[in-house]
Amino acid sequence: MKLERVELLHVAVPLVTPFRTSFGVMTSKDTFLLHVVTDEAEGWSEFAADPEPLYCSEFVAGAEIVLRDFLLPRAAALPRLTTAALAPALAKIKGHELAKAALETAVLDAELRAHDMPLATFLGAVRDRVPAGVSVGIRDSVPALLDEVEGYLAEGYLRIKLKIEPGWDVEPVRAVRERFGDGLPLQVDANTAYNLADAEHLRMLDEFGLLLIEEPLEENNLHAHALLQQRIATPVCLDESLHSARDTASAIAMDACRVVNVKPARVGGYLEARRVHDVAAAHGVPAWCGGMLETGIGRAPNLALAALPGFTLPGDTSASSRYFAEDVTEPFVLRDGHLTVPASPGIGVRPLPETLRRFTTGRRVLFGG
Ligand code: OSB
Ligand code: MG
Repeated sequence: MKLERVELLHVAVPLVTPFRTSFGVMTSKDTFLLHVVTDEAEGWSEFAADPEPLYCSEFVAGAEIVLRDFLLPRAAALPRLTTAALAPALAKIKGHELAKAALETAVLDAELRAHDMPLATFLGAVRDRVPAGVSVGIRDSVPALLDEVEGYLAEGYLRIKLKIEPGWDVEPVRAVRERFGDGLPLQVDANTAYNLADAEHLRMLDEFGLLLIEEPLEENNLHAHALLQQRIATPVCLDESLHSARDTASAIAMDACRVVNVKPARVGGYLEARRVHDVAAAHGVPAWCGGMLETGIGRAPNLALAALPGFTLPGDTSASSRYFAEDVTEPFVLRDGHLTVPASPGIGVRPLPETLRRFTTGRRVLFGG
């Protein structure tokens, strides 16, 4: 393929309820979609991070510059643009995995469409639907949390993840266990909110039989996570600290990570995400597909990935209605606790033109005419 044009569309899609984590509150998904035009086909993707670098170091305005000034010139200089050639061409640019993932995913969408192949087929999916979990934000009160969890369980979600932080951990977990029973698949996510000095406190969560505790300590501190794992029984799962398959291998070898959250954007795209999956599967370490409150454009390829055989736990791949009253694509719907894996070529979905127009707050041509 030859790169002809790349357009960036800023979108702001309101969330149905504010989503609070240990790092902030989100009331709408503010990000950009990338639209890549080649001589053979067109592709779409979604930048996974937010306007502020609170979850990770990347952010919307920074990614735009990185794409325009560093990534797109290298993609355009390739004699033949393929997804496989892209990561090596971008490798000299340090970091910026989420920006790289946005470009790679749009190119992959275009390339697969040119070959009439669905992403799930390309990645090696073994399922046509995937079990859905749901990530529940920090609430002002335990009764409000229990109401929200009850609603999700009534809809059919198969696993609950509670966001936690110091002051909102043992009490909400105990309340959810008491109300919904020991059989409920339950896990927690701290988004780096604790220190190793909190180990004895976090050990109080051991009695609740959680599937895992996600990223309890600071990002990239594998050693501290390994030390914590020696002191708690709940399996430690890493999110923010894993940027590649190599990181994942190191973390597993150090026993810093007994469960892997695979977010394709965080590791630079779907090719590396499959390698992360393969590393986890080779070690017999359970994996699941994370999320970033994506619109349908980001959700669709995550569902394709989540259909790989090593994803043995339900992911944060919830239905569109959990996030948005109106999605930018045809909505993803929960049926029997599962979401259907897109079966059309490429990522399998397109923005709905009229809906996209309403949610678009700005457009910029980053490359070409
Ligand atoms: O840590 O997994 C996380 C959302 C935004 C940023 C980080 C995280 C999350 C979630 C929600 O937990 C995942 C989702 O439902 O998309
Ligand atoms: Mg997380």
